[in-house]
Amino acid sequence: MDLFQFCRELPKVELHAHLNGSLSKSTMLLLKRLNADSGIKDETNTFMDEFVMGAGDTRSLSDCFQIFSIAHALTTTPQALQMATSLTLREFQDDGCCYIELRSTPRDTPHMNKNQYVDAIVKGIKNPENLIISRLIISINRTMVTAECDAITDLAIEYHKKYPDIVVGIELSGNPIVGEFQNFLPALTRARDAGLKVSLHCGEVRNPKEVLDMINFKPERLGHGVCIHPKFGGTQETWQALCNSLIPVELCLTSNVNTKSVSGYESHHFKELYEAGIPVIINTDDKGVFATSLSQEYMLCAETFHLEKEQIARLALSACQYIFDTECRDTVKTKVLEFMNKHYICSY
Ligand code: 6MZ
Repeated sequence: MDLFQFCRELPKVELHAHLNGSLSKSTMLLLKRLNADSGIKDETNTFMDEFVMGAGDTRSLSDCFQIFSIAHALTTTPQALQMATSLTLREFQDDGCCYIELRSTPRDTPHMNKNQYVDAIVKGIKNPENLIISRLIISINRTMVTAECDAITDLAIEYHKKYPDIVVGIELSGNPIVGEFQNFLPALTRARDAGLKVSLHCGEVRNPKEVLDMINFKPERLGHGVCIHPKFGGTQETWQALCNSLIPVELCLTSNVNTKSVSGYESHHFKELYEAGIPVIINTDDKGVFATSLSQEYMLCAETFHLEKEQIARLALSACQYIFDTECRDTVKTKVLEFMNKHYICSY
């Protein structure tokens, strides 16, 4: 079996995927049709081509935060959001993903409030046709003021109580040059005390103090972790803190390359983290915006860092350790182990 096929068939776990950044072109076209049929006007025609930020794109990380508004214009009704969720989950499933934690930022639109927003995603997740096990992480955006952040946290806690088997976590994302982590600490602490697991976008840009504060908070996972190693804008102290904490890092190779957060796949910090024994998880981030898939991310990682199939399978296996729904860990792990046994890949 060639590497591409192998990476596709390998049962994989996606732990860092933003819903509105994950919409494929075909999903966006279906959403446009749904909106047109429901009499919902959108202005995305002009901008659809700007949604994908492919290789060689002149735009960088700071530009990419405007791109999401194109997807947002298509997901303004509960029907559209539910459909976006279902179609996106189906695409991950078709790509060999067996467990996903989708994340999204609840927002008010002219056609729904934040509660209806979360309800719509939960409905999409509960679609009985889904084979993929799907969970939801509620996102706080760094641009939010305290009152907004508190409202999102209340919502996350409320839905975690209502759907403990679906709403499993809370995360902090958005433009990393905006906002201060310390301002979000009280809300994140409250969410954690209520039983939600926490993931933090960390070190997407150089900010050693914030990286240290985030590591000290001891979230269950960190996202990206670009500027933690001294080679990439971190310091000895940030690197040492990560090595001591062994907090798993959700890596998104193509996202970092296409936003120019790293200079190329070869110089991606996967290598430093992997060699230091820090738990790493391969993810897509925004598969629509970055024109990628989870199997492609595994393949790029294998090709760039010359990993054997066994090492690739072990990455998928170890990712199971870090899923927020602890009840599911063994089920998902078994799927990966069965694949490894079937393909005579040493599983112990
Ligand atoms: C930080 C990101 C991101 O929540 O509307 N988002 N935040 N860094 C990134 N790296 C490229 N990619 C996506 O999905 C879109 C939102 O996810 C966050 C941004 O806040 C973006 O608006 P949802 O479903």
